Amino acid sequence: MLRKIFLLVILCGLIPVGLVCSEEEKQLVHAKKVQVDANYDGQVDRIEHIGAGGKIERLELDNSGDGRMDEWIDYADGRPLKGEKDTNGDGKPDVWIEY
Ligand SMILES: [Ca+2]
Ligand SMILES: [Ca+2]
Repeated sequence: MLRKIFLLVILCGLIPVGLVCSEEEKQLVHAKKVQVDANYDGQVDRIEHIGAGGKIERLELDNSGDGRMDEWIDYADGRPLKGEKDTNGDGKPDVWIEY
């Protein structure tokens, strides 16, 4: 009997701490970096950098499919702010975009 009560006390103590999260706690857990192989060729062609608030801060894209990122977009408050593109494949931006 004492063993069952002890187990019940332990379980009740764990539920509020580890198994049930408040909405505030859920918002604290999010990815910092998301890498995607959108065309399934085995190489990452999209990298999303996520800020502390859970919103995207920077997006890197490989549009040419050569495995090197060639477009970079910076975000502010989840919205695109400015972008750069490398259109000639030299690894340096040659197009600049303001949104
Ligand atoms: Ca790919
Ligand atoms: Ca590329």
